Formats: sequence, structure tokens, C-alpha cells
Amino acid sequence: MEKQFPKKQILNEDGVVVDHAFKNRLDESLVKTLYTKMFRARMFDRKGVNLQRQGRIGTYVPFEGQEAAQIGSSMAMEEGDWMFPTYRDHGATLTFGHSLKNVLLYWKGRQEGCIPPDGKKIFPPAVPIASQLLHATGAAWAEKMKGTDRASIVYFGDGATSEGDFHEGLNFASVFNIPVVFFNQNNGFAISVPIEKQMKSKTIAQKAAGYDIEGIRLDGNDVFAVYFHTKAAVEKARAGGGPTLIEAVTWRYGAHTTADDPSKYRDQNESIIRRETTDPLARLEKYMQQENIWDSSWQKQLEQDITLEIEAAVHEMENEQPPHVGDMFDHVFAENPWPIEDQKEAYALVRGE
Ligand SMILES: Cc1ncc(C[n+]2csc(CCOP(=O)(O)OP(=O)(O)O)c2C)c(N)n1
Repeated sequence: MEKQFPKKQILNEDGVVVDHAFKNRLDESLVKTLYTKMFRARMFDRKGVNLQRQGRIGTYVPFEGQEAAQIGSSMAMEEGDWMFPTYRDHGATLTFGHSLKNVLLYWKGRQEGCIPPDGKKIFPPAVPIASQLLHATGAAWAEKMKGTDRASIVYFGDGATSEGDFHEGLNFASVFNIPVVFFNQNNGFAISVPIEKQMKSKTIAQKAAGYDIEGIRLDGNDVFAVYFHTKAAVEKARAGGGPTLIEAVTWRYGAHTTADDPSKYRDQNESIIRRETTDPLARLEKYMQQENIWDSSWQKQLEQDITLEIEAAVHEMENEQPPHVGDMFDHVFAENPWPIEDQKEAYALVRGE
């Protein structure tokens, strides 16, 4: 199966373009934009972990190492398309136009953190694993029925492919030829469970065959491969060609969440080695140096600008009211069923509200 679904690559680990069909599509402004968005995402991610460690936000889910997968795929989407992220996909949502402040507010426990800027069709992060595949399929189906050419992209991990919702989403999208891109980030682990322990399939892309849709496996740390192959899948969807399952093979360097200790279930050297060998940003920098489009003063300026942007967002987030715990009883149902009303009243009583 690994032979039938080879890991597509355009930019190898040494920063060399190995798929020459794409060479003339790599213009300088695209390459610099991809670098800028990935670098911004990494800086934001590190800030998120630090804020949690300082007790300034409640929890945080890091994605460092997965920047190429998230930025390459979100850059392939257009205004008016739909995005359905998980708790780990702020690199994608920020690139697609979410505000830094609201992403931070989400992790502070404020419900406003779920609200995207006007006109941006970004759903709140899905925490129940794989539920968002059905939402993405439904939204794209609605667009199809309305006769638009808008598409959905939905993010999920390797663990999500063991859930029923994954299979229902793919089956439904296949049967009704729905314009949705199922974007899997295979980072090798579902919390502490390695992929070999939860599936016999050698790849995730091969699962597309069960639904007779296209399955693509690619190097998820190669931002060019992610961008161009996702773009092709989205264009196919717009043109009525139906869904695609993309497996982006990647790695998270850090913990599953700030509440997790990965040293309990995997060798910490692996992340150190991967940082030195397969890092998505380092390989893009190597490429830019070899192409003479790397400019260290440009990069320094970028770092300064992004630092200011992030600090301003943190300041705005911290100027908001603290979260209100009672909010958890609202906004799930239009009208609360009685057990939730009971709990809400009991909570208010305990708080003396
Ligand atoms: C339906 C459901 N079952 C269990 C959980 C607990 N849980 C949270 S994250 C996670 C692992 C998910 O792994 P994966 O899909 O590979 O995504 P990753 O976190 O690696 O990005 C689990 C089991 C959950 N959130 N929802």
C-alpha cells in the first residue's frame, strides 16, 4: 500500500526542488508569503505555550512542527470557502484570517474566541474527535445545492480516522460528490497512542479507496507539496470532481497539549533529531538561500513586526473580562433541556448569583 500511495514531495529535506513540474510556479512572492505565514505561526505557537506556563491562559494545544501542513493547506483556500479546524489548527485558522486576539481568547476560556472576523467562514475548534468531518461535508453540500463553487476544508489527526464520523463523512461526501477536502495531519500519535497500535493500514491515504475517492499521501513538512496538491484538490472540488482525502505526514515536536508529558510515551530525542533533519521552516530557508531570495535583514524585520503584532494581541486579550464559568451552560441548545437548566441553577446557587 505504501507503494500505491507514495509520499509526494516537491521540496526535499535539503531545500532542493525534486519535482521539476512545479519549478516555474515557485515565484518569489509566493515563497516569501509561505515563509512569513509559517514563521508567524511558529512564533504564535511558542507564545501560546509560554502564556499557559505563566498562568495567563487556561490551556493550549501546540502545533510546532506542523506549520507546513497547516499553512500550505490554508493558503490553498479562497475567500468564501469553509474551514473546520480541530483544537490544534490555529496555524491554519490564523492564516485563513482568524484574529490573533480571538484565538488567544478561546484558550482563555472566553466564548468570543470562537467567533471569526466578519465574512470568514471558520468554525470553532472541534474537540470531539472527528465530529467536524460531518459539519464540513454538510456545509459543502449546502454550497453545492446553492449552486456556488465554494468548498470546505476539514482538519483532523491520525487518531480521528478510527472514529465512525470519519467514515460517515467520507462515505456521504463520496455518494453525493461533495466539494470537501479531508485534510489529515498524520503526526504519528493520538495523545500517547502510536499509529501502529491503532490501525493496521500502512497509510491513511489508502482509506480513500474504500469510498472510491482520490487519496493523496504527501510530505507534510514540505510546504510546496502541501500547497500545490491541496490547491489541485480544491480546484477539482470546485469543478464538480468531488472530495479528496489528503494525508500530510508530519510530526508534533512538543506535547499533545500543555496538560500532557510526552516523555512518558516517546523518546524525546526523536523530536530533537527531526528538528535538525526534517523541519519545515529550516528547509524553506535553505531553499531561499540557494535561490538567493533569502535576506537576513528582511527576516529580522519580520521577527520584529510579528513580535509587536503578537504582543498587541496578548495585550488586547488581557484587557478583556475573565471568563465566566456559567457560560458553559449556554449556546449548545437553542433551548436548554431540563438537566442542563438544573445544573445551571445549582451552579448559580453555589456561586450566590
Ligand atoms: C470523541 C472523542 N473521544 C476522545 C477524545 C479525547 N481525545 C482528545 S485528543 C485525542 C487524540 C486525537 O488524536 P489525533 O486525531 O491523532 O489528533 P492530534 O491530537 O494528534 O492532532 C483524544 C482521544 C475526544 N476529544 N473526543
